[in-house]
Amino acid sequence: MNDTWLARARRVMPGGVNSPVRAFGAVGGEPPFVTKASGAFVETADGETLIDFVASWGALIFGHAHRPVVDAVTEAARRGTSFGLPSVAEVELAELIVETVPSVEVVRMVNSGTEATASAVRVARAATARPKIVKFEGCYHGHADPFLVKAGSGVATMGLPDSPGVPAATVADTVLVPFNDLDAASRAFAGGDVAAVIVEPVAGNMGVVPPDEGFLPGLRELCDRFGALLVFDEVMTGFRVALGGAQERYGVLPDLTCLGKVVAGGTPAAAYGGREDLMRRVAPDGPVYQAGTLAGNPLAVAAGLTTLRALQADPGVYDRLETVAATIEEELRHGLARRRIDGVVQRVGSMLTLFFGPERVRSWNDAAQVDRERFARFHRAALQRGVLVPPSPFEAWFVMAAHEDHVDQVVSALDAALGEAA
Ligand code: KE4
Repeated sequence: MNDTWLARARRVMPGGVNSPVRAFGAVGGEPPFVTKASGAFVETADGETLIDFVASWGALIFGHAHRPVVDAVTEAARRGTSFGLPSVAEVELAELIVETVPSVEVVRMVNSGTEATASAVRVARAATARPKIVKFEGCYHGHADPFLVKAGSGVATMGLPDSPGVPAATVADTVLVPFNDLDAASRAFAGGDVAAVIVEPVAGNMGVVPPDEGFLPGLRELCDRFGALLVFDEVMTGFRVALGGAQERYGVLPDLTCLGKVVAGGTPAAAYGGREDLMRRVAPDGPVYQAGTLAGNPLAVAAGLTTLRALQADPGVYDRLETVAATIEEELRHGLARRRIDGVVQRVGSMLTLFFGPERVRSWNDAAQVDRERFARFHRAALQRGVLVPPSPFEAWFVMAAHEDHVDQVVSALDAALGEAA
């Protein structure tokens, strides 16, 4: 039976994937099936070697199969893969998160970004005894019911602004506001009852959309004025745009923070934390229930500890990541200009997005104008030249330290792909 991996996968998994965006629905063609990865490269079942900018959707900041992380996880596995009991290493990771993320005083490990954001919202609703949450169009906070209302990322790409299966009651308390629109945000408070504002401080799930000057401080001020909590979803920006995340980079302290991706060094784990008075409400200190069999498991903790300690020990890595990302940004900008292709590159630190069409993207309404067809052509052309960028115009590309040795190859492949997409 000359089955392709995709045919086999489709028979037993929805879309043949374990997460929708991986199916390449937004760019067409068959997705690669990875067999192994190392540094900047992924190798596919078809025998291709690709320079990868998906980087496990931002979870990898050094590179694939980063040796210190692999060694730490291997060593941890030898001592047991899961205890379901308190462990020494979990304490060390919690202490390191508290030490590095400015607003986090107490933290709880969970297994995914979705768990982190859903738990943080539950704490906020408990602490304020209010039901409403404000979220921003184009921001994605995982697939928990309250958030699946015009979410960005996969849902937007899939054209499913409201997912079936989400009861109206569940989203009745979710208020949607355009990103970077403080007036609309303040109007969202008008009806009162707002427990929290949850925001990606740098939006990454409609493509990279930086906060306007004053946007984050404005949200802080609104929350303080109306007695609501400010929740930063730093699942993507945490340990990515600075060691202390966007809250360090922009100097705005939220009440609760959600972390993921880099915090677990490419293994399944995430976290939420923040002000001590809020986090002490979480069971068993307090009545807000949240639990997880594999929360704080030793493999993810080993990967997270190794990654965060390496970042803390080498703060220069952020400058090096930024230099590579800035080079790619500049070369793409020149390529667009030289070919008179309308579009813009937006970047914060080592996360960036190429938008075909708009000259600036400040909100989902802007991002929704992108030329999806041209992006699909660009994506395929880059792939044919050995460079894999995220298979959606609404995703961030992530630079890893391992990209540093391949910048010239990347830039020439991307420029040629621009030519083909022109
Ligand atoms: P997970 O539940 O997928 O671990 O995290 C959800 C999440 C929460 N918050 C932010 C800011 C996120 O970016 C994410 C997940 N990001 C997407 C990429 N845009 C994950 C990729 C995917 O869905 O396959």
